[in-house]
Amino acid sequence: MDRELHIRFLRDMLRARRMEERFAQEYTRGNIGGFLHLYPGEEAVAVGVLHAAEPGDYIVSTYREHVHALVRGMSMRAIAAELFGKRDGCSRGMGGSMHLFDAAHRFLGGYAIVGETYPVAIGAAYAVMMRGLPEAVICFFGDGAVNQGNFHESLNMAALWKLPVLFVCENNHYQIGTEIHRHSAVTEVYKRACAYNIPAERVTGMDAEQVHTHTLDALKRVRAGLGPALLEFETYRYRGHSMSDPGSYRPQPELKAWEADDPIAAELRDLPMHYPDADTLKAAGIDTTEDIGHRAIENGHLDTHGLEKLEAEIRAEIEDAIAFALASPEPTLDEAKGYLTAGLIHETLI
Ligand SMILES: Cc1ncc(C[n+]2csc(CCOP(=O)(O)OP(=O)(O)O)c2C)c(N)n1
Ligand SMILES: [Mg+2]
Repeated sequence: MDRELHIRFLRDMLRARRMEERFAQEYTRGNIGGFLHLYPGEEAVAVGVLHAAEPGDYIVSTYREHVHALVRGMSMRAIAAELFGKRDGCSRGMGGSMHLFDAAHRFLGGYAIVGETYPVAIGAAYAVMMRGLPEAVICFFGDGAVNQGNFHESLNMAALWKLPVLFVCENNHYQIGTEIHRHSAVTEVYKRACAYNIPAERVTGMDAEQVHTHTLDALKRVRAGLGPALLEFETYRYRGHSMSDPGSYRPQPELKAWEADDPIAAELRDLPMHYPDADTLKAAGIDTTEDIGHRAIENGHLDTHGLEKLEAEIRAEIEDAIAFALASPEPTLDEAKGYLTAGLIHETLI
């Protein structure tokens, strides 16, 4: 993989992790209300998938969507202001954490209802097909969303009409506190796609490069008009389901094992900013081969100075976004009322 892509993966995963760490802080300060579902541990999925997408593609996401929106290109300012419920948020402060939306980046939203993403994706894909454009729709969903009836209805329609949809399952093995084997008779999500003749595979979601490669392949098929594809990425969220969930139902050894597989490398994040060379890292017992951050360093793609610079840039971007969100005005009640209807209600009713 080329150097530039390596650095973009690392940069976006670090931006995502740091941004959400900061959102967690702001939540405890009371600046963010409602639910807040964070994504640490799953970054390689968003990064690998979305760097394989073209600007003309459409993205449909869940309530755990901050990182999808960020990697897709939405400004951190617009995301932060939306979470703060402010007027300069991407949804004018009316949606909050679960309802990020950005038409310019074809980001068709976060959706709070489990399984809500499928019909939205199918509709968008139908429109793409009718226009005969080489665009694809990427539909994210969790492992807990595959027992919704509309999962099957949507896969059937997508296959029948050869719709250009890539279904992306983020299998983090839990639906809130319920582990997948307690809610699904078939725990390998990709196997369900064969019922609709949809090609599908299961891939690790802890390695952005692998996620990227498999997504590129799947999108090739989708863009060629051959119909939908499904990818299941196995991943893990390091925090609880949302800010109100300590996640204590998970065995510590399980958490530790997945943390050791951190796509950005906890070591990279937590070590002091001055990094020793690869040999010293190895002598300190730090696995430098499996994660993209260290791989980048080992390959000489990113030296110590480069990493410091990257971290500093990310810190500055986050501080700017938080200051922007704090300074943005609250929406007024009249503005809120204005979004309840399209303004045509009287004409329509009379
Ligand atoms: C139709 C519906 N039922 C229940 C809920 C409550 N709920 C919110 S998130 C969630 C778990 C979904 O788990 P999963 O799809 O695996 O996504 P993850 O949170 O793990 O990313 C549930 C049951 C909901 N939002 N919508
Ligand atoms: Mg899940």
